[in-house]
Amino acid sequence: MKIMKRPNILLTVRVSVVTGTPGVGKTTLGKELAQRTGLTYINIGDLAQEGQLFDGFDDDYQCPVLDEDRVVDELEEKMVDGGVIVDYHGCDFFPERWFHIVFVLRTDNTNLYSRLESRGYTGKKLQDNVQCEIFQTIYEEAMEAYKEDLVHQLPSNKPEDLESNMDRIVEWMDQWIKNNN
Ligand code: DAT
Repeated sequence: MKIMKRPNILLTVRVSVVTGTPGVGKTTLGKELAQRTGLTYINIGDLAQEGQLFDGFDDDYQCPVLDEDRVVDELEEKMVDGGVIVDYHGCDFFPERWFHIVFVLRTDNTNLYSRLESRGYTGKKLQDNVQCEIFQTIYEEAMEAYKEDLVHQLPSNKPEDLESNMDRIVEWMDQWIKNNN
């Protein structure tokens, strides 16, 4: 039986790399998308936690530092067959060949501020994350790391955005499957 080829999708954000989970809605979108499409959702933070894939501790942000090489080694086998949604607030250390599309989620600063505050972020961690959104850090990282036409920004401010993002990704995916099988 011929196995259907499916795409790998990267969900990332426009905010900071080192400060932990930044609250733009990747997890929410990634999990719902996995449920709707049957793709496998992988949260890099959880994967690193489970395998203790860390390399030191960041005193400024009070969080462990990801061991990127070990994360890539751990994921390699999962990525070859396709059908994986990867969720992480950074993207330039993943091999470019892994992904068929990259979605960069965007949240307005006021929304992001209150989401992070209600998550218990304060001081430098809160300020830095919101500032990185203003500077478009991750969007620029994604545009440098991947072919520009693979990188798409999606608004993630209100519940209706979640629905329209899902519809858009599913539509893209159906087309990808048709073109590649
Ligand atoms: P992340 O995985 O990027 O850290 P999350 O999925 O945990 O973000 O979402 C952070 C919070 O924002 C959470 O309380 C759910 C809420 N949220 C997610 N997507 C949203 C949307 N499109 N509209 C409103 N709230 C949203």
